Amino acid sequence: MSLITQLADRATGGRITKKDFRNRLERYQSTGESLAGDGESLTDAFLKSAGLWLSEGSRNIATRNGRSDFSDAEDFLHLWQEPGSMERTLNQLNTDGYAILDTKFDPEVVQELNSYFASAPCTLTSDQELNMNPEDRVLVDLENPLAVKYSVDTNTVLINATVRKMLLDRGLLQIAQEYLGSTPIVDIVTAWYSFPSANPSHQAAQVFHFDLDRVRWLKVFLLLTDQTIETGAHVYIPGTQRDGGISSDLLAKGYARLEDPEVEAHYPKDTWKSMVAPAGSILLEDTRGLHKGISLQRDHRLMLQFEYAQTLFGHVPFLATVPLDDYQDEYWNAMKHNHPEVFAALSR
Ligand SMILES: O=C(O)CCC(=O)C(=O)O
Ligand SMILES: [Fe+2]
Repeated sequence: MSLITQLADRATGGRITKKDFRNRLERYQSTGESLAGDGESLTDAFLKSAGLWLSEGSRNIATRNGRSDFSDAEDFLHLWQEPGSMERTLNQLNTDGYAILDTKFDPEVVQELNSYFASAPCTLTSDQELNMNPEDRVLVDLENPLAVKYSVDTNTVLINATVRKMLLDRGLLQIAQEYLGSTPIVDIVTAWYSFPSANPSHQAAQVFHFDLDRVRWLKVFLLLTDQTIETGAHVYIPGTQRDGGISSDLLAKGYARLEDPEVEAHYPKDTWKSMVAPAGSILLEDTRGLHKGISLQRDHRLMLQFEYAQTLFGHVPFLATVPLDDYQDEYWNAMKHNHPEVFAALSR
């Protein structure tokens, strides 16, 4: 095959067949064994089928794995107190791919986490070369940032007991389970600062893209600063999470960052949803759909984010690769004991 054919082939999902993908997924689900190429097969299967094979895989996993009863989990965030609110949110997630929740978390929690993260060690992300070792940790300087993005060290995020409570919140576990169809697995726990930049940062996800983390997953964005168009509101294109939701022209570019004009050619700007919302807001999103953060014009933005996945098939979860303390609190230990599957990437 010529190089051009190979490149074109690769961009549209290589030579993977539906059967290859199914076999890989079934092997992982029945044995727990990962093989080289599993992560690429996920990307290829998505590009080749516009999502359909992943959705089918997800339904098979749901049938096999079943659900958990989270009635022992603490209702820290009080998300679904209003009758019918969880069903409405689930419908919106299925239709649009996102939901901004009516319930916000307390200003005291916003305050507590802002103070906590202000003195947390971070790693830097920039589109420019940084004069630093990627492993180096620095504290954030809100007035004189060195980079467009500061990611808080993962163990430091989890050392905070309030973060751990939010991660294991009953309402979040329940909606994740409803959306995924089976027991959710904690796959990402992260917090980061964003700062103004002259151009949208590719590295900091400020250019349209879709995530291809897993077979199926739900991201939770917990806003720790007010988000306006000037301070980095997140943007989502409703409906693009569905099978066939991303146009084949865009998928033909492969797993790539997409510039606004090419996205606008398929999805008029007035259909883009900007998540302008105050600190304390919670945004649920299936980031299989097209999304980005807007680059900031002023101030800073602080975000806490969780991802719940249906299966860890694919790449090794980042959480499983970083040193984590043995967090000791009664609630964490009880949940770990009662719901070991949820902790698959966290247990050491
Ligand atoms: O910062 C943002 O709003 C975008 C983040 C993003 O792309 C992601 O978390 O998948
Ligand atoms: Fe993303």
